[in-house]
Amino acid sequence: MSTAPNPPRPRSWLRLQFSLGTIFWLMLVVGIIMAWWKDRTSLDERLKKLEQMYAPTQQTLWGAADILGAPDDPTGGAGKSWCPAGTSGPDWVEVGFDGAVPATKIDLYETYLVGCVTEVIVIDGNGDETSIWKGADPTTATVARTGLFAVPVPASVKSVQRVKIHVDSTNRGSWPCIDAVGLTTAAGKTAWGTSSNSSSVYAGGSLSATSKKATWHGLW
Ligand SMILES: [Ca+2]
Repeated sequence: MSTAPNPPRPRSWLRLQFSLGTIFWLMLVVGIIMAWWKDRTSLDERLKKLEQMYAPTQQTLWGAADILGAPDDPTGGAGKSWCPAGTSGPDWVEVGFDGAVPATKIDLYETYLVGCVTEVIVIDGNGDETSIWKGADPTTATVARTGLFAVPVPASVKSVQRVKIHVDSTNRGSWPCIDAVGLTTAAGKTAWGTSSNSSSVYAGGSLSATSKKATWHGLW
């Protein structure tokens, strides 16, 4: 009896099993790489955004924006005050507020060359102007190069929307700067400037500034 030779055992199922296993592992590895890459890309994007948020940008010193907000120039030499361009002559700066404030006192935080204010004019909620003080500025430097000039608002002025301050450094040879302007009510509440406009600015900066944020619809 002759025995037929065993037919060669088909190995295709082995190859299939191997291929399926390989594909499974490949897919798993590719999936892990894709998930890692996606995570990495989104992390990169978030890091870039963070960098942009906190990147140190060059800030203008002694500019129109430096008179806005609460005082932040405690020595008078940090550049956080509005400064006119010249050191000998008249100049003015006008500071606006978010709303018309029933102020009873205006605080002028003078810096650098203190004692140069010549006139203070207030503009009320209706746009009417009143000169509330004019003369020789009695302010002297109390701390470093800073001095506070508190100007009372007469009772006839019911609200203050803007304050225009005239300064004069003629023959003084330095810069009459202002750190901040505050409006204080009888109840003791103080509002700080949110916009400014001026006759000149140190180092050729912008003559005006605002701290109000643009609304989204203002961008279209
Ligand atoms: Ca300031």
